[in-house]
Amino acid sequence: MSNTIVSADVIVTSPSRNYVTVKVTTADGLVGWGDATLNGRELSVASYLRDHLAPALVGRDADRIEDVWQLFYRGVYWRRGPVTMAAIGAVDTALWDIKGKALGVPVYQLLGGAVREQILTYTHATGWDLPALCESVDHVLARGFRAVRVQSGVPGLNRVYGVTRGAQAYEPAGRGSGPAEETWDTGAYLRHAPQMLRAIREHVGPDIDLLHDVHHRLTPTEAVQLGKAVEPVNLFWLEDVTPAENQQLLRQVRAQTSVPLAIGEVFNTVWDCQQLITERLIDYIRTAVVHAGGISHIRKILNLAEVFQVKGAPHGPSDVSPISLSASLHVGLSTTNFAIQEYMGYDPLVSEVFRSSFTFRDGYLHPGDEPGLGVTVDEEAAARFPYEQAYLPIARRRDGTMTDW
Ligand code: GCO
Ligand code: MG
Repeated sequence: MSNTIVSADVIVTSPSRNYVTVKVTTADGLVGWGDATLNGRELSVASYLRDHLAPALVGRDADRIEDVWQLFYRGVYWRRGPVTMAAIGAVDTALWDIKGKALGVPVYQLLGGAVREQILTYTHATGWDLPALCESVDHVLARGFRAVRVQSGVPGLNRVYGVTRGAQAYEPAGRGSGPAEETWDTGAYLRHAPQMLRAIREHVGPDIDLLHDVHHRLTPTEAVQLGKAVEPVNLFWLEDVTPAENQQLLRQVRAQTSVPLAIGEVFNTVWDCQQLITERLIDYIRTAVVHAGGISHIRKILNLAEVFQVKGAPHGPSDVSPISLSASLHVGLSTTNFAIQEYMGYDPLVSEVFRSSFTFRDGYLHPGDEPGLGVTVDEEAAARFPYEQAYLPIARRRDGTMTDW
């Protein structure tokens, strides 16, 4: 038996949106899959993988997952950052997939086995105004979800990221050579959001978990104002109230409001969120397998978080592939402080390329029991959907200055 890596190939495909996948093959013919999708910067990660990691992988032992991680993290001198960590994460994920297949067990068994039967999940409800949002929430609840992220339009604005007028599906990266621009008004948002959240709580009653994503838009002072205003709503969490690049600024928010906080989807390593965790400035850490160095590194983040009673709740938008979602579910099934998985769902075209064994039932996900991660990629189908340049929108204040979004 030889687990020597003989090839590492990169597949870029766009079944409704762009995905970057790495395929690692061993001398025995085992194939491992990893996701390296970085929304709006996909080709940079593809190049990092193709030009730098793939050549260095060939000839190495696929069994030595941690050593390969250390090699790619410590061996380059230039560390961290989303491009580097997404590329390392994809290789790491693929090697866990191979190990599971080599041993004939699902990856969660390699991570210590199941600590729970299934994984609580939430999805998104969105509506421009309250009636549309209530309708969207009802639709989500009818599908079996018991936890819902709610986002709405803001009176006086034409567009709000993540919310489209009329449609359920959203958060498209706009096709074209540059990002669309939106206008943002924090005052209008702060006047509107608390009453919207209060109305939704009344609509669903006390038993449904409600979440809201502020998407990095506020200062700490504004975050305190919003946090206090929504305390009666009893939210599951308020997400990304500030960009949190200055982790210590969250102290102000923590000291002044009891609303649970979730942060971390744009962080890439444990060093990016260590202060948030060790000072318990957040309740949920949102780093994802794909953007935070793969299964090996997200486990380290979650293990640190466990010590400080911070829970894991990885980012799971449709702009990361089903490989990442599956990897996250294997971690979730085997990690005690994993609280909830975001599950936005996918365009039907995505399942033509990615065949996944995870299942959704009554608000919970399970990764399935196939050896490895339980996801395969149909390369012929992938070739039918070539890369298309696409970007998320950006936001400017009414006076024209760029703002966090
Ligand atoms: C979420 C996120 C997404 C991101 C998107 C960026 O909580 O799901 O905020 O909506 O904006 O994944 O690529
Ligand atoms: Mg978010």
